[in-house]
Amino acid sequence: MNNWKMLRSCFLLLCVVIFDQILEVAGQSTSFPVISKGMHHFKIDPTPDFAPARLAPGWIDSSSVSCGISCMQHYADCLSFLYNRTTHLCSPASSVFNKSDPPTSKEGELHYKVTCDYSKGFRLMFSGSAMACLANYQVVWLNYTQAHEACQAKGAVLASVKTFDKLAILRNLVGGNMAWVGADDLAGQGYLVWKLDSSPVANETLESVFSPGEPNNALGLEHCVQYYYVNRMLNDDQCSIRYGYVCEMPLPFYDNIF
Ligand SMILES: [Ca+2]
Ligand SMILES: [Ca+2]
Repeated sequence: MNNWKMLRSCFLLLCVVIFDQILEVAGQSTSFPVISKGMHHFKIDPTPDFAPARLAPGWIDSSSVSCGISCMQHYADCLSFLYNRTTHLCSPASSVFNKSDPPTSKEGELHYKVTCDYSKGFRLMFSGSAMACLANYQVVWLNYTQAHEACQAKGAVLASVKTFDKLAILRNLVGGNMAWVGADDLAGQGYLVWKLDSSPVANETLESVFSPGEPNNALGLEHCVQYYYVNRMLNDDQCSIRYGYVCEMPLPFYDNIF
């Protein structure tokens, strides 16, 4: 390697190190409330003097997402949890009070549950790493627009299916039926967008939750996404056809990975 190449390599390495430092500092200085990745049904308490009722001694968990799932799986009254992002200490808790005994620095940040509206027939469901506030499969035959409007009337949208774990939840709900889910390319052929948050359908999602060869825009007429009963995966279909549907309640701190 000549001197010029060596100098250039050193400069690039220096840039990478500096950039990493900038990212690290940015991550540490993020202002509250912060949404921990994946925990769309918990939010971090922005005020440091809230106190949760601890349910048990903490354990070491790999992430705040995993901590929240473990808390819910093991404690029926898990309404909050404490998570230390440095030591990975995870402490389960129930109700949150604006009183004494706030989270210690050892316990880390308080995450508390954002409610899913059970009164409208929604409930929190999860499979693997996916969690969502969903209503049961509606056996009412509507076209795509009508189905979405029916969800909107409940303050919801047609369900998103961004990951295979989320698809597993849909499979439990819908089984061997047909259902509209919330994605379409009505605004631009070939550019599928989720109803939930208007984000584009990612390539990884196309590979993991769509039937092989789909979406194929058959006859140039397919612009809305359905759950297809045969292989229980997604497919684009004609929006005017009538199917059942599944509604999802967007949560205030949804971080759009599901
Ligand atoms: Ca299409
Ligand atoms: Ca198709």
